[in-house]
Amino acid sequence: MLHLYSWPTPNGHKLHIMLAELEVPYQLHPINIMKGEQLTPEYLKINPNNKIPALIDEDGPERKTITIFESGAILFYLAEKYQRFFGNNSHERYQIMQWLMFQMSGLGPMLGQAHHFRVYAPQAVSYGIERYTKEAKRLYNVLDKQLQQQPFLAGAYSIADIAAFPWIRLWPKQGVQIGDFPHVQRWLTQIEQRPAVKKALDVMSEHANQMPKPAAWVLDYFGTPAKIS
Ligand SMILES: N[C@@H](CCC(=O)N[C@@H](CS)C(=O)NCC(=O)O)C(=O)O
Repeated sequence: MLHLYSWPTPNGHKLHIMLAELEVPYQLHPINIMKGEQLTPEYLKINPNNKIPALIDEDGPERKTITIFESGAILFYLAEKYQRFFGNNSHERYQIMQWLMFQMSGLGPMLGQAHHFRVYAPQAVSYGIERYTKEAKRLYNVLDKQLQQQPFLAGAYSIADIAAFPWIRLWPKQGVQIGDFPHVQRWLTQIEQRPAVKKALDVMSEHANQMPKPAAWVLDYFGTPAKIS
């Protein structure tokens, strides 16, 4: 049995999407990061970095239980285990790994900072807002150029797209206009329409009201309400 420790955030949704795409059963263990459940001694044994997601597979390699944290590593593990969304040969796999690493090291952390400074920071810090909005736009340009040439980030739909999508769907928090990036917009719409993705985005939606609320200054600072989903 697979056990997923997760919460309905972009990094959690990567795995909700992957498991819905794979159509494999799993036991979901909600870890309420708003209540600090990621900091309990029991959870720290699973992920010493006190973050979601984490996976335990009781039927891991050599039939032994395996525990994995870091969403990119978990996507990679599941793609290898089930031989899906991971290309057909080494050339395709290195392309997929390249874009997966781009998401893990660049897109996720930088867009996370854009969310923080634009929406959640207790005060408006213009240096942070400008720095991460500029970086978000730069990253969207990189994606747009790639998606002009390929239907998906590494050719066919893969774990690289599954990793990037839950972040890009939150573009209103990042100071970008999706219409300025038409190839990203086309890609986003295509992925949103996948039945597994629709199903996955509903996982733990009942906890949406426990997610952080935009800081009070956001409306004044930006003049128009940030469209928060
Ligand atoms: N690089 C990690 C990042 C995970 C991450 O930042 N998770 C957030 C939710 S999206 C979290 O658990 N935050 C709780 C905390 O930082 O205490 C991954 O991709 O798995």
